Amino acid sequence: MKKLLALVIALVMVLAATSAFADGLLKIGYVQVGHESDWRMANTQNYYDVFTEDAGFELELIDCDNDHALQLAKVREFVQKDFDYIVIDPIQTAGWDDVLKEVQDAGIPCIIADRSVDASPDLYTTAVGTDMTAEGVTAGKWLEEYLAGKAAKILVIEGSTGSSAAIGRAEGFNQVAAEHPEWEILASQDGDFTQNGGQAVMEDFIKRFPEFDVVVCHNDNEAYGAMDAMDAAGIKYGVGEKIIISFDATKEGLTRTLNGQILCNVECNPIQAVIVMNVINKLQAGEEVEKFTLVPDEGFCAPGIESSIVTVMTDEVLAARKY
Ligand code: GZL
Repeated sequence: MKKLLALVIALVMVLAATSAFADGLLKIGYVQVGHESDWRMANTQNYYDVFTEDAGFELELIDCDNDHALQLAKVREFVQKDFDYIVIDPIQTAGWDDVLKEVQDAGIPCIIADRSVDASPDLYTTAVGTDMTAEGVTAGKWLEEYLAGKAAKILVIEGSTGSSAAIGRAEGFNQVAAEHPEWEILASQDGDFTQNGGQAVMEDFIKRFPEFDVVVCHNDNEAYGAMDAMDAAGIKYGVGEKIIISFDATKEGLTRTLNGQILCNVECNPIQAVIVMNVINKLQAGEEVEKFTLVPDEGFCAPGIESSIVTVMTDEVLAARKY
């Protein structure tokens, strides 16, 4: 009987080892912000395109629908499921210290991707993302060049409150605005990075501030919503009309820049999965990785506008875009 029991235990252990070996895939948990924008959908698709079984990965991506509490709960769930790596795109910068400590105590490498957290860098392995403040500066510098000293009344449709994208873009733009007493920021309101959000905020702005000259939208979907509101109110935008500035530079956003509806569009590149994968492969090989890997981006403006700050849109530039 004892021999039979020992044989069964040995068989179970071999099967378990075999299944793990056969699996041999690195289990990656990606706690995603949500599905609020075209940018977000492009970012999600990029992770599915890159973290494939052929590439040696098993990806579980959770859409947290812009819910910070849900993000924390999902990270804790991933810790219990013992993932090899946990990647987090934090909806907001605050409130991450405790859960990052739990991930660290569980010995699971943690990568902060796209947006950033307030927590100490000692609490996560590394971060990958764009420089949102620089994006805001680029938008401000382009407006400075375009206005060439003219006064302007400015409205801002912000991204989701508390997100590093909204915080950074506002910070960068306001750094430039502070150098221009002839600029007046009339109002700045959260449009939650959605088209509906952008439209609702712009409808309110049009009622309260019909005298505006510029509307800065923290992403393309908010810009489309603002355009819907302006169309409904019979307000014209483009060269010589109201100025729309946007961020993300998605294909649709750059199409509307090429056709002169959005005058300046500052890129924030969502194609980040390969960079994250390369970091993971380095860590797997026992190599050192930088604490932060910058995803480069640039700005674009409508044709017919001279600029030393951003790239002037052409059909060729649009055709070459990846998202
Ligand atoms: C920026 C990213 C932002 C995009 C929005 O890195 O986090 O979130 O600008 C998206 O389109 O919703």
